[in-house]
Amino acid sequence: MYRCIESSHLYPQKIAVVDRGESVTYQQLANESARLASHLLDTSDDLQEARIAFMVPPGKHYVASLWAIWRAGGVAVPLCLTYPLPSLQYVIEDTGARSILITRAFEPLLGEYCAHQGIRLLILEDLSEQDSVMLPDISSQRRALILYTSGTTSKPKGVVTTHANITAQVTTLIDAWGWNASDATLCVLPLHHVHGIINVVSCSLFAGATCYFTESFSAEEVFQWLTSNKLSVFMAVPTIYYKLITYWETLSDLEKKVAHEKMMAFRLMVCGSAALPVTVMEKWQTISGLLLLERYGMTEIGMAISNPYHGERRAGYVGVPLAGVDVKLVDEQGTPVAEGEPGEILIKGPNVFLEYWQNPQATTESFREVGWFCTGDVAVVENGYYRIMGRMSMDIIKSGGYKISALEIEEVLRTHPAVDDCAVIGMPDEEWGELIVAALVLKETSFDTHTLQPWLREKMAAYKTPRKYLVLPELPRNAMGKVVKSSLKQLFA
Ligand code: MCA
Ligand code: AMP
Repeated sequence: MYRCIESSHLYPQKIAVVDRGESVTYQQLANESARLASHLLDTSDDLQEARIAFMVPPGKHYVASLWAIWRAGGVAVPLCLTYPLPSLQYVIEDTGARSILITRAFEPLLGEYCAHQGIRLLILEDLSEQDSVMLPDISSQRRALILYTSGTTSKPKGVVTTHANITAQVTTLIDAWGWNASDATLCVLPLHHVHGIINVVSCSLFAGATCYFTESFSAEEVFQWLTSNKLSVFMAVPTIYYKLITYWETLSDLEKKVAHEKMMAFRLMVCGSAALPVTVMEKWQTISGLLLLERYGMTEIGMAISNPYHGERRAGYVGVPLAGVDVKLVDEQGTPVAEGEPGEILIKGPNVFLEYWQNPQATTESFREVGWFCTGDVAVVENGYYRIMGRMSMDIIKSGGYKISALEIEEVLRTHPAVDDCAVIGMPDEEWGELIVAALVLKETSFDTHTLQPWLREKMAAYKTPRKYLVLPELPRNAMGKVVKSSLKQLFA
């Protein structure tokens, strides 16, 4: 975490963040984070890993809040800005956060709940000027961040990383992808996941670069940014490149030519979080002249495998292990497979997370031997490069770059009075990677499934809700009574 403070010593007057046209220097960010840290500390001299949740839009306040929590000795818990209250409550209560930093816009959502629960709600706009206090020394082995990830359990798990894990994840990428202080990037990703927090915001700020922020994603606005000559690095998920391509197709030939010339100013564009279709990679090269660099990562490990910055970027492949990250592919017995054979990806290194928050059983089960984390993803090595073949569980869906648990959605759907039983799967989709769909067995056959979307939206973020329903008299099950999701896929197809 001291890398961010180091940047403010090394480049005090350099622009760290540009937020809605306002430029903020590294020194200003350091000062602001110290001020917020003293509010968080209140009368104590070290938060001693107290979990501090924060619901703050991407931009200068987000970065100052994150740094403040770290500098005061807390564990940062970024909240998803589009979650309804029940989803927020789950994260707040699971982490046991007793303080939450917010911008005023979120007071109507969280105010009453926090007052009722006795949680300290700090509204950034209301915090007074404060004399700076002594900030604690934080050992690199201390917990720094909890990010919630959906998996093969119905409830999301809190992934805990230490300051040392984060430093390893960030410095590896800075070295691998040549981040430097003259870089400028644009953050278009949500900041409750690794891709946005680590790869974009932390890499750029640890490197002394400038990070621009947008309020929310709009293909037109992002395209304008990409052709603004202000940026040198850009990172996004495949769905975003797909949406940018769709926007580009609406431009005139002259506009396309100008856009192409302007995008040549980029030194790097990265894609990840889900499989990058070869068609998208090729189309993007025609549009921008740039070959996207695809890489593979996960909340628990940061980035592990990447196409090279210098060297061949192979379409359909995620490249080779990053420096300092050990990767092996194993069969069901845990034996390494031969080159060309598929196996589960296991990862070891200083980038690998510490634990699932207050879930020692899940932590133990996710490791094979000492230190080898089992990703649940299957890959094959061909001519030295890794190719991701898919996931071992059909209960995990990747849609729009978000990892979504089918079980979590099923559990909520089953609480609907009209739903007798259900099964959720992801269907291949050009735009979203996978589209969430649900098969339903209904108690009332006349039930209108269109009413499910608003009902679900009160309980979960929009990106987790099914987009298509199929009503069946019963779900396909095997002899053990388990739903056969592969048969469901055929029914939806
Ligand atoms: C939203 N919509 C969807 C989905 N999401 N429809 C189908 N499937 C979806 N998944 C619908 C909304 O309901 C709405 O429709 C319309 O699309 C616009 O919604 P909005 O939320 O505004 O969408 P958007 O802003 O266009 O979002 C698209 C997005 C977003 C920008 C691609 O999904 C996104 O930010 N994805 C990135 C997630 C990410 O960072 N993942 C990294 C985690 P209507 O108006 O009809 O309701 S993975 C990670 O961190 C690991 C370590 C890694 O490897 O990187
Ligand atoms: P998350 O838990 O949200 O961090 O998502 C991590 C998962 O995203 C991985 O386990 C993979 O299944 C998937 N993923 C990330 N990058 C890629 C990629 N380049 N190609 C295919 N899948 C990917």
